[in-house]
Amino acid sequence: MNNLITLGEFIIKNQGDFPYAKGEFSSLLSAIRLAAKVLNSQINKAGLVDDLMGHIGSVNVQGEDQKKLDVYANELFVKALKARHQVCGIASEEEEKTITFENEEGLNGKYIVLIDPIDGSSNIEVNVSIGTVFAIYRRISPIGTPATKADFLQPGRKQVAAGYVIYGSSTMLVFTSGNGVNGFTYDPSIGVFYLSHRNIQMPKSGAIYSINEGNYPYFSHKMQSYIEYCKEHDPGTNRPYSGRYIGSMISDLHRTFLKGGIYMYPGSTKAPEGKLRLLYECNPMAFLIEEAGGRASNGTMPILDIQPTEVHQRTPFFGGSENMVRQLEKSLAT
Ligand code: P6P
Repeated sequence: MNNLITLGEFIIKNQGDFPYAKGEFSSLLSAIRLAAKVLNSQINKAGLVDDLMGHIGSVNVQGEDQKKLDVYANELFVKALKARHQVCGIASEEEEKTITFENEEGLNGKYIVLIDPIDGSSNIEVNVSIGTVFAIYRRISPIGTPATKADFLQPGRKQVAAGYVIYGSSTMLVFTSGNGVNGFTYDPSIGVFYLSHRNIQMPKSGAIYSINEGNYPYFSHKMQSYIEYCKEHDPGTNRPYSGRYIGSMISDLHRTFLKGGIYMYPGSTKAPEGKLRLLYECNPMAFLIEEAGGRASNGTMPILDIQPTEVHQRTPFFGGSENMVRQLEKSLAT
């Protein structure tokens, strides 16, 4: 077990490594930490607190039923980030339009945050792990002016930090600021995140494939062939792989960080661009995956090199062990 280093101590100790630190960035990360603690306490009793589990009868920009916890989580992160006066704008899965803070502190904020407050919220009802995903960029528009569309539509390669919180059997915050990936496990008895997974390195190869095979009839023939490849008997290449699909991207990818493998959400005839959103799901996860030595692709190019055109745009996503993602790319290219 790592000697007991808290997330707060880690941020202070390493803030020299953080881009544009000067304490602003550290304050931004602390806001996310605080919101995660508050949300964790609500999620852990969501089954008991009726007014958090239910649907609210509205749908988000994705056309998905909004649950009360989705809306609660969104409001919580927006408030926590706004209060630190470091952020000039936020884009959220739960908000059709971007939020720009136009008071004095907001106009002078140096950062943009893109967030999916709760990914996989439909899993709450069946007690499957869910998570928060966030990406942090430095604004490109002049300080003192309102955030612009260009601030939000930067390619993933420009992220200064990214992370996720997984609310599961234990709650963890995993993040990178471009100097490797570190995981912090939450001790709810004293409300502290402790460093538990220092410098996470994703295995270069693995023996797990993760995809919703229910969509098999709608995949391209090349995608179908790759799935058959995963199931072929070939002990020399650890096949057939094990199939694991939790239906919660953060849970499937968290397992992939620790055990290796490949998580896939391809395009299909039903959804040509797949289901996952580029800005606040795929880009932050791709930054983390590359920082941990893995690879994240849309099937033909690295996710982080995609130039976004819309805040809520989707992309096919293949992320995990480098050798497996490269094998997948080769399969799709032949
Ligand atoms: P499907 C959750 O809604 C999510 O965005 C990801 O967390 C998850 O991996 C995926 O959708 C599951 O989608 O179509 O397989 O049910």
